[in-house]
Amino acid sequence: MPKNVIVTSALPYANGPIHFGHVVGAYLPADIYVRFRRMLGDQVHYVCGSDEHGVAITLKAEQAGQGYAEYVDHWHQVISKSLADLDIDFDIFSGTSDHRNPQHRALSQQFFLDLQKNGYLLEKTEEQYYSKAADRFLPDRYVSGKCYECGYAEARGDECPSCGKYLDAKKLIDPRSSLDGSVPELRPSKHWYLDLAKARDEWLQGWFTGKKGQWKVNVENFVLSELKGLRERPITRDLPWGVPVPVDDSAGKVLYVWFDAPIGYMSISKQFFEARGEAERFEELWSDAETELYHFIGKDNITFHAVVFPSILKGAGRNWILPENVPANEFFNLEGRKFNTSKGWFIPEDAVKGQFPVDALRYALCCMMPETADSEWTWQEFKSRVNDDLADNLGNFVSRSYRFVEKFFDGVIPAAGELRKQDLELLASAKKAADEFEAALRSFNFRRAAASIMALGNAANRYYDSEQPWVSIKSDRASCAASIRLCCEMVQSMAVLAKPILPNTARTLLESLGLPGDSGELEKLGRLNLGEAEIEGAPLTNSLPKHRDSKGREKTALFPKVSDDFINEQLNKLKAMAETDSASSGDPVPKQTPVIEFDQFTAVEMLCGTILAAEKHPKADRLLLLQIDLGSETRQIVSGLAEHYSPEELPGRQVVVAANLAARKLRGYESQGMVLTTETGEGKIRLLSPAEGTANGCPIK
Ligand code: B3M
Ligand code: ZN
Repeated sequence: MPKNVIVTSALPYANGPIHFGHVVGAYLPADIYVRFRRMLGDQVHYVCGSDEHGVAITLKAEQAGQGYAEYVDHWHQVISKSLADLDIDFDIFSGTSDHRNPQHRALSQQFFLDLQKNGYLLEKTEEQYYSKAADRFLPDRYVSGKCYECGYAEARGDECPSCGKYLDAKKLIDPRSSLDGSVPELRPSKHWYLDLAKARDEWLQGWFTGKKGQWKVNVENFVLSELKGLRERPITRDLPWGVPVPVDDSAGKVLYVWFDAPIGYMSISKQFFEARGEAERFEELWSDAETELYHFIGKDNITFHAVVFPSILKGAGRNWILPENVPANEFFNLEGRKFNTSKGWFIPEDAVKGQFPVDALRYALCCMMPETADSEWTWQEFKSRVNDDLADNLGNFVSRSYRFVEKFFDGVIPAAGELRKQDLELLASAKKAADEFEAALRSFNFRRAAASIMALGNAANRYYDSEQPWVSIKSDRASCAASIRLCCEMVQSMAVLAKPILPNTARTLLESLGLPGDSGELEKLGRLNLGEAEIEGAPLTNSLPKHRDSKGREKTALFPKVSDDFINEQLNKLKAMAETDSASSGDPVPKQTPVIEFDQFTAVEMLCGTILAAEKHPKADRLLLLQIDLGSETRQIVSGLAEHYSPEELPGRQVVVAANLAARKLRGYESQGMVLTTETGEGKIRLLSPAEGTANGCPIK
């Protein structure tokens, strides 16, 4: 039975460009999922838009000397273009500002009033920072100071970019106004709070525990720990831009951005249906218990989607549906550091665009997706995925099969032959890949889905190699034709599997086989019956794209290869950016590591040792070669300490060693383990030491 499905991607803040971190967190996985569910025949409604309120926007607009509406319009355009360039296929991409989305204000206010009527709002007057100089309250990041959790100097009133914790502005050490650096004062102000503890006790805890095992482990663990400490959260702010609080005596107060933003999913959907003259569809869809709702987000937004927004939906009491799943991704970094567009630590759009097909980028990003743990973009990985998977596996199989059809069968796909053992085996591989692909995408394992396409590519290439059509064409033309025919069937299978991740490639391949570019139902995959196959006798319209290689020569291939020169150029550009910004670009990567099992922890053998000798690595400025006494043996460990310790100060120091790590070579020298260190807030590396007098070789537990 086809299902009604609503898919949302986190609404990007209209205050800057989006980068690959956003793309892999919330947009690409959602888009792949939407295309997949559409392949299954489901009715999918995919909504998104700009998040246009809140302090992150007002502050930047003021700093830029622009009006709020003008400021968000600019970024809305930039962001929607970037997403369109990645072929993210929304039904609608709108926003939450009044001028862009006439439904948003009224719907958000309706939610506020519904919640108030149903007893989920508390009113409190509390002290807030206020700037006398600017004559205004300083909500959230209008105040900055030192983090009271981790000591990071540039923490903001709402959140610490270093430790990732939500902060109480009043507890910041040395608070300053972000507007002019002046010291703010505290003044009372009235605000409304969402009573989350009430929601938890009444139904939220039960609802969530009822989902046990269905959501991603990282999300489940995060929410369970959030639920324990849940308290009321303020949902209003003293700000001149946003949805006005819809009650008397609330001049100058607006709804908090995190209250109105998720309602944006609904108001944008409402706008979509109104524009199509199907206004009634909005409520039908959003309150039908059979509709499946999925929120694709990054992990920093879990609380708001799995706890706060459900509480808003349910508390409003109009039978709004709750999310079926919130498949949040972990963080995505860039070559070891957090993406930071304002500090230049990002990949400019034109680095890939125009040089490589958008599908190559989508595929590479999909393979690097931070599904279960933080991951990072590296140019080396981009090269491997494009060259090894897309060019050498998929592309090569298509090219060699097509070339053969053109050369020996006049460009017409030959008729099917009797199925032989090896043919049946290949068909079984296609079936297996299709099953794997479907199971992976149903459970939001996008990397596994990508791998299933390549598994089929591998099987198909192996088949081609062992069939040796270049030999059989001379000795047994009928058998050769049967093999080549099956190869073309496999191109069709791969094209269908490619549809969600590589939509343009899928279209090219299907059309080249004489099929409609949007054809391809998952059902048929791997169950292809050669007798009734659709491509029999079809002329190949070999329309594989043309690319220029690094030397400017034109080549016909499904994908161009990534050269070492290209990768080095990109790495040099990044390095140059990091050097111009001596703070080394990018905020520290927040440590919100995934939960591991006890066994995983005890699997690491940590031993105390003493450094016997230290010297500079002859080939790497940042590395030191250490000889460490571990009691029963002496180990050589290569460690990145050279910028933090001189070799002379190390002999005699007691250290902690991760001792059972596989040995590896670092610039030619074997490292047999790792010395444990901590990184201070200022980016210095310090060695960890065991308690004084601990004997070498003692285990740490
Ligand atoms: N704009 C935060 C972010 O971009 C926020 C998401 C809103 S989703 C309703 O990370
Ligand atoms: Zn902190």
